[in-house]
Amino acid sequence: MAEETIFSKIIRKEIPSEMVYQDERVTAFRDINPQAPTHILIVPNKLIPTVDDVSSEDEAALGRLFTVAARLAQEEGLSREGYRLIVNCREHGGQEVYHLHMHLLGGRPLGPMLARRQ
Ligand code: DGP
Repeated sequence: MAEETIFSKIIRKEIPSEMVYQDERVTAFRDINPQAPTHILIVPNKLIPTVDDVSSEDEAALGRLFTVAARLAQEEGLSREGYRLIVNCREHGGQEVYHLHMHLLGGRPLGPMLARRQ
């Protein structure tokens, strides 16, 4: 059984967040440390630690991450200029919170996808 993270408490509204969307499959809230004018995390309500833990049962929730991302991008005024969706996985992917989540980033040009190697 995977260990819960702070995101489960946010989903259950046991700790505060700036929640912008919730339904029976996913929850979206603003990132505590925004990297762009819009930085929202979209999270399956079910605890799935990483992309590596995804199974075919999760396809409805994971598909919902994209439909909610598109809807929130529209609401945030990002659709025309564009935005970026990121899912980090484990150490090399830079994942900090082990509850799978999609970052929705936009509101300024986001630059190259990866930091250049030194
Ligand atoms: P990642 O590196 O992909 O695991 O991103 C985790 C993100 O979660 C990071 O951008 C900061 C955000 N975050 C961590 N703790 C909290 C929290 O308690 N509340 C909110 N709103 N965001 C959090």
